[in-house]
Amino acid sequence: MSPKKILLTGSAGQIGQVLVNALIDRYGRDNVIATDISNDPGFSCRYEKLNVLDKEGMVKALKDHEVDHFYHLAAILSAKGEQNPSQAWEVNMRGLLNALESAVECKVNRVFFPSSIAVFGEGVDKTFTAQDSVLIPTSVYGISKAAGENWCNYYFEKYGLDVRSLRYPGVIGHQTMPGGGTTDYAVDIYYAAIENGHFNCFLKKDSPLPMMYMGDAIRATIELMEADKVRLNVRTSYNLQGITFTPEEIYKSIKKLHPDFTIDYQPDFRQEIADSWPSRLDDSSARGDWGWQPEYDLEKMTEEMNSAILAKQLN
Ligand code: AKB
Repeated sequence: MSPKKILLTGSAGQIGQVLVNALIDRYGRDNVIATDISNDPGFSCRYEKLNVLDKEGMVKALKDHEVDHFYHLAAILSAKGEQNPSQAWEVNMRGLLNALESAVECKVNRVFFPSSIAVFGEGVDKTFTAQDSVLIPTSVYGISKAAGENWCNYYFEKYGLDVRSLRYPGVIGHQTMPGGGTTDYAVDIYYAAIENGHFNCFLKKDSPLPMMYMGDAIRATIELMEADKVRLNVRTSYNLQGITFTPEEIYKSIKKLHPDFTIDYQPDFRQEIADSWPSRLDDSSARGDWGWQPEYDLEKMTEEMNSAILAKQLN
């Protein structure tokens, strides 16, 4: 089923910018409306400024454009959230409640909510975290995402709102820079290899985290949003597994292409956040329900990241 009109919040963010362009390619630019609190990054579709804390503005945008699919991406990530917990809670939680309430009021057909591996903390098997593990997050970002997942499930049960969600791992892409996350190092390291030949890593060398190449993350998002409703058994958020690696492993994979590349490890407050997260997730529900399959491993991702960044620098 092809949506009539698609609206996104947080469009100027790391995933937002790439997702907007993927949706334009798929459904046409006249059918996509990108919104964000910041300025238009230069999308070819319609762009509107929207603060997710402005519910009236959100309802107006959904009504004006008769929105069918609503991607609510705006959020403050894990590392930035620790610097101002109440602001992170307000943006992530009030923003989501505004999105859910507005979606019901405007009879939106489908809603997408990005959750995260940050929902997990103590009490889980970190090496193969089950879909229905206990959620005891340690960051305010994780707390907001765990509560958010439950709100999504509540809106599905109580109002029949067709909300779909993924627990994103760290997402790695060359198109946009991430901001405020604990997994951001895995994007920065590719630029450092090309631009400086050296990287200071804010995590320990042997700290494994689940990650995913942007191409896989965007495909997963669109596949979930296009999946037949009757196949979806998870209405909190689906575990999603891509690639698991440590800083030392990604460094070695880049060093194959840049033999003089060096690295130092200077763990900071983000190490504690990373230590609380799983290293690998059991995503069998996503595979079974809607056919999820990742395509990228570490080497394939490194080759693409490296050539895309080099090509950007030549332009
Ligand atoms: C972060 O590091 O905060 C995010 C995430 C894993 O949700 N990339």
